[in-house]
Amino acid sequence: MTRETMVKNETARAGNETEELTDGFHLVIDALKLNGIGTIYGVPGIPITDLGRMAQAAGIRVISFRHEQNAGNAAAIAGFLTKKPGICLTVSAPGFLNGLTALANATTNCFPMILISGSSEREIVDLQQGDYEEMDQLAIAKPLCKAAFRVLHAADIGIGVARAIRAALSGRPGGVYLDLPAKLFSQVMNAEAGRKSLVKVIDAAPAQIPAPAAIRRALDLLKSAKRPLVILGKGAAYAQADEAIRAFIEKSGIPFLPMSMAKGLLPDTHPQCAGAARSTVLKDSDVVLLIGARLNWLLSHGKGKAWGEAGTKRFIQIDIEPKEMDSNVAIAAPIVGDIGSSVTALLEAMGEWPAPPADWLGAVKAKKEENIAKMAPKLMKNSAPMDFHSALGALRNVIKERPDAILVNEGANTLDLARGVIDMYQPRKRLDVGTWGVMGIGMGFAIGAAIETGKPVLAVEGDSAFGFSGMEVETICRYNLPVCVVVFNNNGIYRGTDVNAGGGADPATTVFVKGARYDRLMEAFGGVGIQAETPDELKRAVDAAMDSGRPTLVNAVIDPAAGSESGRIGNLNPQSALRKK
Ligand code: ADP
Ligand code: TPW
Ligand code: MG
Repeated sequence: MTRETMVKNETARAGNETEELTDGFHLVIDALKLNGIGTIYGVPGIPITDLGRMAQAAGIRVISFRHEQNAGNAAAIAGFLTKKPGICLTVSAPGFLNGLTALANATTNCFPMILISGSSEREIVDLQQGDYEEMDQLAIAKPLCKAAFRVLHAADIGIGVARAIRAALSGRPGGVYLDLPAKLFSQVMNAEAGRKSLVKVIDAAPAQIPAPAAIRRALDLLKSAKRPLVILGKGAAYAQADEAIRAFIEKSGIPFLPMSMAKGLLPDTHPQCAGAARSTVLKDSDVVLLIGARLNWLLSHGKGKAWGEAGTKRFIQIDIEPKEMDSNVAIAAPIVGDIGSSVTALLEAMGEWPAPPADWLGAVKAKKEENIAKMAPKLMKNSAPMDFHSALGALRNVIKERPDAILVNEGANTLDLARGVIDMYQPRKRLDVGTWGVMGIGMGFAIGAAIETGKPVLAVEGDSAFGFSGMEVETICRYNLPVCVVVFNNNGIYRGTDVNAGGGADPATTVFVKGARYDRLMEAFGGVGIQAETPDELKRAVDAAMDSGRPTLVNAVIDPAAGSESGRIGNLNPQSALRKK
């Protein structure tokens, strides 16, 4: 324990004895360290400036951002990548609210994260007397996260931190809010009593063993399938049960479809990968095993046209959250358990396993080959200006040559097309907008991933998407992180060609300054900025950045007319429903 607070306490005791004291600041730091937390992401200010300083002095890595939302996103992705809660530290009211978007997003995506925020004087806040940055933060955070706690006494810090960690990690992971009022930090107590008050969390994410009957039921159904399919979701990536999942898939011989952030769990080039035959396998499969994937909008809720004839599909679902079952359609064989234990149990109970019917495997293979052949020429065009496919063709090769690099991806066309074009080869290497399709995760995820893994990061960003977190290029330069940002600059949201329907002088709502030079933003802070107009130039620039590890931003000039409205989800626009009427 670091102790700068050896003070004489002559009034309390007779004689000149010294009592070793500790305070709220140090107890928070010691509680985090005791639980193996080595990094904090945040923005300093009253009342947590000194907490950041002291944490740094105590050997915790403290990464300071330019905006709390980005710090929060870094913490969230740290949680996803490491299975330890990522910590975000913010100041009261406005800083807290800036971080809250990331906390809510982490909860939605089942990423473990703890938002620790300083707050104002309880007595003044509760009487609404107008304190500095007054806000009832606990009440506001509560509906947006898994759990929310406030600590009022230094002696409770150990328990508060332990509860936050356990809440974030156990069961379905998620975001937790920890409210620390300013007064707490300066409270002092006896150092030995302080040490004893700390709690090291034992078995924070207990294995949840599935019931043998549930495993049997699932295997019977799967074995009876004529056209089986496995869907892997980001819960499967989070679980870090990579070997068991691979063994199960390969032993079963069943085609698998990875959700976006589950790509690479098995390589996209694996013979059983059905990514390139997505529509076909969703529509024509008869039994579908979901592993850590929810039947939400991203899977058309498990029903409707995308899923073929109504009532013909039967589902098996592995999830740690019992309430997930039957949330959208009936689950014929629910397996409630953690993915590692559940997949291992399936594997052990499989016995001799017959290969899926050859006509099904043949149909999937044929569709896959047809789609891959259709795509190939689009990826090889060396045009200027580039379109999405020709630019992505170049980046696809960058990742192929560096399968351990991390890909961060956001935008509309830039996201939807990259997801299909860029093959992933290793687990947890693709990080993107997740369940909400939120813009703004880019630089936070890139920084969090670089800090946590030390691997080179390639962030492929729509020009709009990049703008939400773009100021963090300074953070990337300041910490000299191996991040290469590629901005797909098509002069706007979806396209850069819209005109103001009212004919006025204002630009249309979806377009930006034409020919903007995002590369110069990176140069402003000492990083490398490059403009790329052809796929060859793009490939050269990104190769150099990934090999050197220097902070780089490549402004990739994309044909402003190349994109489509909302990328691949234009059908969700209310206007598109109106047009059909
Ligand atoms: P995707 O967007 O990739 O389809 P989702 O975020 O919708 O994935 O689903 C992830 C699911 O994984 C959640 O329902 C969550 O409860 C579950 N999950 C997360 N971690 C585990 C785990 N270790 N074991 C079992 N289920 C998990
Ligand atoms: C927090 C709505 C979805 S996609 C997008 C916006 C604003 C940007 C698309 O333009 P971009 O990509 O990035 O240039 P491209 O390649 O198609 O040109 N606010 C939040 N989240 C979302 N999803 C939006 C707005 C949106
Ligand atoms: Mg754009």
